[in-house]
Amino acid sequence: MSDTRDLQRFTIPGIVRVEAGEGGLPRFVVSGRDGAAHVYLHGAHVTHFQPTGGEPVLFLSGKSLYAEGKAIRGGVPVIFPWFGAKEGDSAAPAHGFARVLDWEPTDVRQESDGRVILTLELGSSDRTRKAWPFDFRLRYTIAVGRSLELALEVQNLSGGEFRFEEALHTYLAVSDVRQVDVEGLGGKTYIDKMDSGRRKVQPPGAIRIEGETDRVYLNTTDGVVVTDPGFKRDVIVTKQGSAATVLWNPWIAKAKSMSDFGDDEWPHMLCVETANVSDNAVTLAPGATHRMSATIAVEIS
Ligand code: TA6
Repeated sequence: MSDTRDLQRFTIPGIVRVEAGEGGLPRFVVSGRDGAAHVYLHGAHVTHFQPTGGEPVLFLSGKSLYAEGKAIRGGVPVIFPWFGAKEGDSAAPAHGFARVLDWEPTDVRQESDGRVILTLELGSSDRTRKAWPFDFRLRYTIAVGRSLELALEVQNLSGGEFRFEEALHTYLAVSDVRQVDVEGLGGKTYIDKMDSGRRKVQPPGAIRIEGETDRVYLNTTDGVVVTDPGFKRDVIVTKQGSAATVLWNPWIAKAKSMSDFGDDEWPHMLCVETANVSDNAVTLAPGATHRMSATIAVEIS
């Protein structure tokens, strides 16, 4: 793991600094003209994003772990190369290995429009090949401005094609998940993980969260708007290169069962995940690169 001394070359005085974050894990602290963010090398994990003059947009559990091999609970976990449980390998960690490995920063810059853009990369290794026998390189760019722009590129460095799943598993901060409206998924087919994976069609109109919710919406390239009357804002998640959207809230019992999640935190978060999973997993030819991106923006209502 890099320590903060090695990372000083990526700092920009007054804009980007490096510090030992939670658990002593190195993180970038971005204080841009239009937005602020925290980005850990661990999992290339964005744990905080706040537009200048606005409120934090991402949820981060107060009980999260910050440790080798453990995923940070909240922010935007980067999920690759499988989503959920690994097919045929119940011992494998859920959601792949990208979110629990240290990524390497390769560029930090400030654009003329004031956005601060960080690039982090992760290559295949003996450790990843043991879990997933392919060679790849991931390049993740994080642009911090009025909105948060995330782009994950997967390059196939293997001799043959491979199939992968991916997600930007975004935890949005909400005032009360029981009061928000979720628009943009009406008419879409989803896998209901709360009903034995049955496939259903989402009725038109806004979705209200009324219990543990774990749905994989398929074949949807549309954005999602979360209208939050309590915070007097809409959070808009738009995307490119993604054909699935996952909606998740653990509700009461599941929240209690997660040691890295506070029992009383579930009303204050809603995952709106930009993904390519299940039927929408990606098959990538040797040498090819796939790009998935998400933009998280806030409009005061
Ligand atoms: O994206 C929803 C989901 O797959 C849920 O099933 C739940 O497990 C959530 O991810 C969190 O997974 P994690 O491995 O981070 O606890």
